[in-house]
Amino acid sequence: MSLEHFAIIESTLREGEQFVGAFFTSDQKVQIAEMLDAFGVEYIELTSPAASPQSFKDACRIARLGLKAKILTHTRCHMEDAKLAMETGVDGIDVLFGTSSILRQFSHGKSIPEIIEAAIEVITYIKSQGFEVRFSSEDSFRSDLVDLLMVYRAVDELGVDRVGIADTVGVATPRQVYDLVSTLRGVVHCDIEFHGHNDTGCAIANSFAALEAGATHIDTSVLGIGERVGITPLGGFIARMYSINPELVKSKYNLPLLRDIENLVADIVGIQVPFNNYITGYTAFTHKAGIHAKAILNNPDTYEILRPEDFGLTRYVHIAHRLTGWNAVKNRAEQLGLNLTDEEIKEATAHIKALADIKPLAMEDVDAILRHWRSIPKEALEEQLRTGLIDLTKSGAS
Ligand code: HCA
Ligand code: CU
Repeated sequence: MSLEHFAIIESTLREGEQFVGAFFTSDQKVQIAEMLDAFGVEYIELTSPAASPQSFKDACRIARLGLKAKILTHTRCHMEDAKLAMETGVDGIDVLFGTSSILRQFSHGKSIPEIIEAAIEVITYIKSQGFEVRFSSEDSFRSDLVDLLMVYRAVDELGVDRVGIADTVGVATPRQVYDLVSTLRGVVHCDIEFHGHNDTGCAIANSFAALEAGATHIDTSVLGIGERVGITPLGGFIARMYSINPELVKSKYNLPLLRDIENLVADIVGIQVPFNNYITGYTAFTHKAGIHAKAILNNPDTYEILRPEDFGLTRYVHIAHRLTGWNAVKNRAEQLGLNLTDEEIKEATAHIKALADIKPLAMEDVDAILRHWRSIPKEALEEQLRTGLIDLTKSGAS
């Protein structure tokens, strides 16, 4: 069962470089690689050194950093590309070939026997030089199953370390991923990697289904950046795995670094971390409705499956609104060091709700109401309610 034995192949520096806004300088690549290594990902995948002269130099530089993570580079299934990849000094090479009929017809024009022939040549050579090697079929889910299994069986017999399944266009569903990986598990002995695009929002679920079916390696990128809408995001995948086994995930990865890595990459590629991002989005640990707030304050497990403190984050209970409840308001009064009776809190809560019915409230409004609850003349409150004006300065609550 791979839910306990999985490895992350972090592809921000390969798939992520295919994101429209990505331009990584050499130093930025090193910075990202070092942070991912400190986070604890098992592999870091780099753009093919055949892509450009700088890509070659950067791969050499990162391979020499002496990181704990294994460094991979990603190439077409061509001898010249593979040779160049080996010159960089990386630990392993991920080779890729398109097996779907659409790619065979409109991309490389090769038949299945020709693909197998090319794979045998390249893989045998890479293995003979002592490198780790993976063979993956681009667009696996639109490939003929018989073709696909024939190719994978052939490369497995050559002693490839891993075969990869790629949902290149984000078309697969979790059930399809589960079925394909299970079938493949019965055919090959080597490890199985899954690479999933997120065009229909299934990338994390598909990655998880792949692990459930016996896959061992999952490709991610920071914030999911990649071609189009990208692939399985590192943070979302971590959230998924943490929810199954928090202790395992805490022991494998330095979780508080996630936010820093995401901020760094977001900055470099010129995007914002989405408000509802897994774990680090600014609403990820925010609670609003009175019923939720009360339960969360009693026991956070009621409405949280992830513990913010494990990620170096804190929760926030939002109370300045009409859905608030007196337990949450009481908690806020205690935070402010105010000594109000339950009766007073309940009255103040009713007042907050009534004001929030009239206009949006800020936290400062709530704090002012609580701080000055005893000193606000009842008539002034009623007047505010009637007119919808919250002018607490008049009652000395500036
Ligand atoms: C691409 C290639 C790839 C490769 C995935 C893999 C894909 O189309 O740019 O090597 O497993 O999505 O098929 O990223
Ligand atoms: Cu991809």
